[in-house]
Amino acid sequence: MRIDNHVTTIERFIMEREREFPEATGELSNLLYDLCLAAKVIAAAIRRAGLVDVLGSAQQVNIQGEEQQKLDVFANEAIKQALCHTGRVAVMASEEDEKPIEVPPNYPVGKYVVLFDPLDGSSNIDSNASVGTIFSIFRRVTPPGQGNLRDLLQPGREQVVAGYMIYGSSTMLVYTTGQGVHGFTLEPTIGEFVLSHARIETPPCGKYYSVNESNYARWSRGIQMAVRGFKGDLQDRIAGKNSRYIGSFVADFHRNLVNGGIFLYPADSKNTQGKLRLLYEANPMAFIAEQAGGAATDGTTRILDLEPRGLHERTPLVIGSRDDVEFVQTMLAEAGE
Ligand code: AFP
Repeated sequence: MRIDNHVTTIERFIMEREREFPEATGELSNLLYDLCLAAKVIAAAIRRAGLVDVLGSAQQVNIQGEEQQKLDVFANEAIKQALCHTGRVAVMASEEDEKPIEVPPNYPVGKYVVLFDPLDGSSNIDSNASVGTIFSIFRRVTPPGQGNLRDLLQPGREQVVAGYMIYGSSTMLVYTTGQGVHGFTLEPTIGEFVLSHARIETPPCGKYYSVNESNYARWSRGIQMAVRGFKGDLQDRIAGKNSRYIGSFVADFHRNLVNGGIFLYPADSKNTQGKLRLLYEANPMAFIAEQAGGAATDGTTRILDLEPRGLHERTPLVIGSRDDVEFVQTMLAEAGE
């Protein structure tokens, strides 16, 4: 067996980058390691999802009243537990919690603000499709003490780190600190994330388009025209693409990031603000898309420039390869939208 000694673990990768910033205290790096730990805990639970169901039904007979937690609740708790007590965090927000998550009493409060979608695409778990976790990190803007809404409602351009974990055929962690996008794969035999995708760059024009076309009749004319273009109906304007849609944003985004492509969740007559959340889904993925050479808008405005008004605000989202995002904007402008 050939043993490769040249693996770069995520820890080594982060430390090497940290050395380039003498003012760095290492706190942000440690926050990233905390997230890696949460990712491993969640990945392990997901790997056993089918088995846990089997064990769960056996337990119902033998042990009174023990109910298996749903995986999205589990993932939410895993992240909170990994971050809450470390003194690195000022306040957090999760797609699963209505209100800001404060640092528990008697624990130190730090300077970073973390927002996360603990298990994106969780309705896909039963069918064994890929799901993910998305996170976004800011610096606090309020004075020391518990952080608050003001820390959480910052525009995406202020993010210091954004990333996601994808629990697929392998578990990957992809993140940016504003210096390119890097991907790490969990090597299960050693339990470490190792560098597998250094400096991911997304092609300017993508192979794929990803959108829930069952909403077609409810879209605006501009979006309908753009999607017709992607289907190959407007050959004089744009070449047709392949369609791929899982319905799990992290999985759709990841495929398009690596191969080139565009993901859309536009507004429609039922979801007038689109479906995806600005703070937990659109902002972090927009930071990553831009860092990989792509783009992200709500159709007219750059996602990272949107000023959030509420923790669970939704936004229309058009994200991916630069030329394809631009094409959607052009079609919307031509339709007067
Ligand atoms: P769930 O977490 O409820 O499965 O929602 C997933 C999601 O927010 C995002 O991951 C998908 O891209 C999108 O919804 C799919 O929505 P549609 O089912 O309406 O296409």
